Amino acid sequence: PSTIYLKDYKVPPFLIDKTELTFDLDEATTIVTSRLHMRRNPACGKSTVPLTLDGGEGVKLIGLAMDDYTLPPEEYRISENKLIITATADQFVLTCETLIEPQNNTSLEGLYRSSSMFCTQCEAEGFRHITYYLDRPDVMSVFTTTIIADADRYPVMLSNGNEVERGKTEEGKTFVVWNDPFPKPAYLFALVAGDLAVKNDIFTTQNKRDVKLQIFTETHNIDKVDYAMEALKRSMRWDEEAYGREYDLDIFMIVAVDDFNMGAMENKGLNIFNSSCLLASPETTTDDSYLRVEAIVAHEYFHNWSGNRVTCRDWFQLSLKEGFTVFRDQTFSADMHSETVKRVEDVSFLRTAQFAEDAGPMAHPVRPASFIEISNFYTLTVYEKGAEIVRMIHTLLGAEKFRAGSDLYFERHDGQAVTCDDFVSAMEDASGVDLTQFKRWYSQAGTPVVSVTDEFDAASGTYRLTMKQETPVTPNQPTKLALHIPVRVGLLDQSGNELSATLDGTTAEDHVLHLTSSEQVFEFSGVTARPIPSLLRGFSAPVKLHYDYTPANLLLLMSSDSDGFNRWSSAQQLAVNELQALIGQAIAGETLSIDSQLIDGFKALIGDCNLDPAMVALILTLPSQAYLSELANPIYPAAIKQARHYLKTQLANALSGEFESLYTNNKSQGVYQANAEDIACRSLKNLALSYWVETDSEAAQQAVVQQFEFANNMTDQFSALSIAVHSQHEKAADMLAVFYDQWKNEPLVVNKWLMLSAGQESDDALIIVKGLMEHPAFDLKNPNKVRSVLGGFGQNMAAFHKEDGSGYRFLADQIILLNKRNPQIASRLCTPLTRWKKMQPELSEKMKSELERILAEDLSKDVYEVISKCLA
Ligand code: HT7
Ligand code: ZN
Repeated sequence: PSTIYLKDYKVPPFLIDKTELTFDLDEATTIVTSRLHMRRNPACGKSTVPLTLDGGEGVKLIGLAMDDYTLPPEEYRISENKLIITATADQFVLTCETLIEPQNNTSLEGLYRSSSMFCTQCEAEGFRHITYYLDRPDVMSVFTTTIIADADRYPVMLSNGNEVERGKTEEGKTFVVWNDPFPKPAYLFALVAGDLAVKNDIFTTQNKRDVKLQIFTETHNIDKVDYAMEALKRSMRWDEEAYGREYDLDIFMIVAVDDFNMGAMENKGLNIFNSSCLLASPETTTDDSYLRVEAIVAHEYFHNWSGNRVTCRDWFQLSLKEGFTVFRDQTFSADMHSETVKRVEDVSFLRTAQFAEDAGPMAHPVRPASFIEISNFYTLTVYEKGAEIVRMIHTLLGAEKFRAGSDLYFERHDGQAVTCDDFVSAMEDASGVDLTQFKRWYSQAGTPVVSVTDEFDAASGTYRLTMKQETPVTPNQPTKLALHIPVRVGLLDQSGNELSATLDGTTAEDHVLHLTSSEQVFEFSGVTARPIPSLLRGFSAPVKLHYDYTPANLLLLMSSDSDGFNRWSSAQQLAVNELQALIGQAIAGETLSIDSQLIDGFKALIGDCNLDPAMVALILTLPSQAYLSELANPIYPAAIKQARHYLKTQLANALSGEFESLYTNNKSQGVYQANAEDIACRSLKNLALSYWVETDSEAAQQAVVQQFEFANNMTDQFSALSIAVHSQHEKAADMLAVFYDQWKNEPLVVNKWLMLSAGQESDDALIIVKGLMEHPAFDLKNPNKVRSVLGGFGQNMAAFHKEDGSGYRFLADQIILLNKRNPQIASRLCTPLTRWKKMQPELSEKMKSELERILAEDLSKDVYEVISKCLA
């Protein structure tokens, strides 16, 4: 497979002003007729290059005409899925008829069937699986779409924009015509046809225009869309208030489908959602999933401006829309709930998963320089690190200038396909801030390490921070340049009070330091006593920070820092230090033992009635095995598991009374609400239960069963079940069986059951997982089911990393099985194996041989790219 480079970008030689599509939908074959109003791109001057249209496997050309002239086979050719027409006029209408078989489309790219409906997924390059086209984001066209189908089976027929006509064909089928007045690239095209139920609502915009809102689902799910509808209205209002962005069409539709490769898709006026990211009810949906529904509804809606009205020039610029939109959805969720909790969750995810990606063989810049398969670059780096870049711009400019920058960006580029540089230029032009050096964040991969030392001179009242930055080498980037890193810093006195200090003539309690060189000194004056620095407040940059804090410093920051994020971060650091010592003991085969500081800190925290329950729950949550693996080199999975389990048990025993009280005091159950306060209480209660059950208290064991049986919401019921499974409760197997029986008709709940079952730490884990794949609830065609079982198995440290390599072999078998059926899903399943170089030697070798076994197969571009880069 060939590599595509950013440096080779050229403007398109042809443009398509209008795209007229007709879909004759049928179970056996679907005929697609396109009429493309094309002209040579004036930006290319006088050119004679042939017209090359993108197509895909499974697209059969059955007719081709230019204006009214039917092209004979000698006047065009098809090579490597491209349709090449040598002689063209400067302006013409190309009519193209293709035959496709959506019912046999297992890749879920292009037009496919999910349950009884037809639906599409065109980002990034799915449209070419429907018909021949200039399938690139800088070719923007006005689409008119006619859908023809049997109205009995497909009473709902949707596409982008507004419905403009409806009627009957001569054969008695129904046709519906949609027109989208906003020019768009083909990746934003969508079509849905099915027998669907609808929930209607209305949103009145700031300019008093009524927008019709519709959410479509299969009939049995329509009672689960109320939360998404409310979230949509909150998102629409928020985008008006926070960014001045008003919705532009008269109708906004969302459709839920069961088979979907990702979370959702922002097609213009017709978002398509994975049902797991849209449907919610208290009985079937956990708090986490409620928050996810709200965030994804918002994310897709926000794309209407950051992605659709202003789109990407090419796929290397993907973070232009994704990084910015993730930043926007993160800020929205923070505004709807708690800013600190949201920041902790986002950073925790970034530090665990994106940092691991940035340190692995697939590490790439936020704006990649090359790719083989673009689907592989919908990554945590492009999304989450991309959002951190936008957040840093916000920090550097301040809220007001950032808003001016975003206004300018939307105004300047409305209706255009642009680059990350254009985004930064708008920010610079509106603010007067020079971001030249800052832009290196887009092109340089790897997580920078910032090391800090300090000196205090009591006589002059001077406090000096010395900061060094270094970015590790990543694939194809042997040398790294210094980045512009905003480091937000505060100073605390030894009693935990905030100190005001002067830096560069500004006196404040909180300063943003501009670290721009590989080594730099920042000198504060007016400091009366040796301070404890609170560094990288709010996680002001996506870096690894090293400073030699004493345990006493960390405890003080944990209890007193005015920055909520750093209170959590200090507690995490304290626990990480403890866990790393325990991991060392476990590797050396020593008896495990811990210091008492963490216990004392947790005790004080639980006793502090002034604290927000959400904060307490976050601080009491130990670093995950995945985060400890990211920090380790090499990774000893068994030692990590043993150490974490040991620490949790020690804390549970030392603070059993505290955990019991925390559980009991937060137990009361009112009517379920997914608001910040109730979510915090439930998370604290369930965390306390997970500790308490690690003691040998009979009452705790009973509490788990009671909660499982009598919970009035899925959060509590599923928490009790997870706690039972992970603590190897004697009733765990029975509870799993009861749970399945209770929820076997709710696929989204069954998916949670599949994941938990696959994550069971048992000697028979692999047998259990193989059994799950044969279970009637499993379906290899459904990405959610695959993700549940194989994702759950990947998190099962003991089973996946079993010394005999059986876990790796099993995963490799599944990758090979899915490679041709669904390349995108197969490629994502490779992620755990990409960590092979960091594993302890015996495991590393076994992973490597599985990677080599996969590489010997006839691979899709998607899987080939990941595996070959992994072994390079
Ligand atoms: N922009 C959407 C991307 C997406 C996607 C990409 C590749 C394959 C399937 C996909 N489904 C959706 C999602 C988003 O970021 O909003
Ligand atoms: Zn997105």
